[in-house]
Amino acid sequence: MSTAGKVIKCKAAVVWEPKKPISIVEIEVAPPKAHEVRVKILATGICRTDDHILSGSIKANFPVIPGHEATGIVESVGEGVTNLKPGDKVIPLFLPQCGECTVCKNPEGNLCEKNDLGVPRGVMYDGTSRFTYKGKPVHNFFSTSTFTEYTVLHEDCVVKVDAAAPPEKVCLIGCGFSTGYGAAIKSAKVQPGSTCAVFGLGGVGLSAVMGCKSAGASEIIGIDINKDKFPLAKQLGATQCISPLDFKKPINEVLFDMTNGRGVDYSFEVIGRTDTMIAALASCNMNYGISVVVGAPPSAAEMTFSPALIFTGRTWKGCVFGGLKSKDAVPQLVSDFMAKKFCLDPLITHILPFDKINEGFELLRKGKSIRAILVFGDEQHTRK
Ligand code: CND
Ligand code: ZN
Ligand code: ZN
Repeated sequence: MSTAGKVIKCKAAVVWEPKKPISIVEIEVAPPKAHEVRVKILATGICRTDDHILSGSIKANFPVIPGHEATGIVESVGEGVTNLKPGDKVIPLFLPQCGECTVCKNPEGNLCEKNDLGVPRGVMYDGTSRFTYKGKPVHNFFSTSTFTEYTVLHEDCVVKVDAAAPPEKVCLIGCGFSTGYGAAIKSAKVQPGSTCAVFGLGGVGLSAVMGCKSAGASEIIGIDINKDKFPLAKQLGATQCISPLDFKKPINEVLFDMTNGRGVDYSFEVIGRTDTMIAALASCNMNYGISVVVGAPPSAAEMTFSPALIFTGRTWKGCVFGGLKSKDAVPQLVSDFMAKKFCLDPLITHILPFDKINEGFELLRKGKSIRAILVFGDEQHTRK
């Protein structure tokens, strides 16, 4: 029996307030309005940004359904949707690409003006949410909300991908992989033969390592306080891995020593801390070095740094979603994955049924997982 046009009752992970565990409850998901699509989620990864919402370090409107890295199938479409139909395999886009705004029209821009990042409203474009719990509205998150069996997305925030793509793998292209890989190849534009330093070797940082490698960097130094991350970083392309805890001097000085006093050509902060953002900046060459902030800063953070660090010529920039235009990049990256141009398996350390979402967050917090992927229903039988 078709569910199109009807309210769907399903399981979702709701956060009622910061610092409280997620609870799985039955919510109501309204049908898509004009230019929206309702999507059945098949697999969704747990990214540190979701944990920032749970911890309260990034602002959100509560109650909220987090999750922004997923693969799904279109269940029904609203009026005026012409490029998607029920049954299409899709990836939600936490960074929209409307194609109309000044940023979308700028060849170098990717932060579509329709985004709901920064100070999120947690609602659809029309100012309302499609989610309710016992009749009361529940907010959405980053235009996506994927920790639910069904979600509703504006057509700017979803894109069709290869129907044969394995959902529990390509969901990573919805955030972690593209963010790190894009930071290296698109935002920093890493050049062959260069030296790179990646601060933070989680799912996003390791993807930056992969990007540096594919761009032909000759030296890639991985930095993390958790040495358990080193073997995988080396497998994915890091030539050396170091822990700041093993040195008395600041890590930027250690990196200068390791690069004949020149500093690295490119550095990436993939943790989300202000001290490591400054350390990463100070680690790159004082003149032509490029340092990219990828880690999401806490909403309330401010920082103080010596202007001499940039006066000499360093470039300091940040990027959301690796600087990639989401709707253009995601289907292409899925095709590249299907053509075996890169591998996602090493990033997936756990596949868990959706009900074990709190366990998935614990694994991330304890530094035991790279990516834990939550799967619904039949997808539970899909294993690496
Ligand atoms: P994850 O927590 O898996 O990785 C962070 C890594 O940093 C871990 O391996 C930690 O051990 C390590 N670490 C923590 N503190 C330090 C320290 N002081 N020095 C060195 N290493 C340290 O997180 P993730 O890979 O999922 O995400 C990384 C960041 O990227 C996080 O802030 C997340 O919110 C952000 C992000 C940004 C974007 C974007 O579009 N810019 C998209 N998704 C995630
Ligand atoms: Zn993310
Ligand atoms: Zn736009």
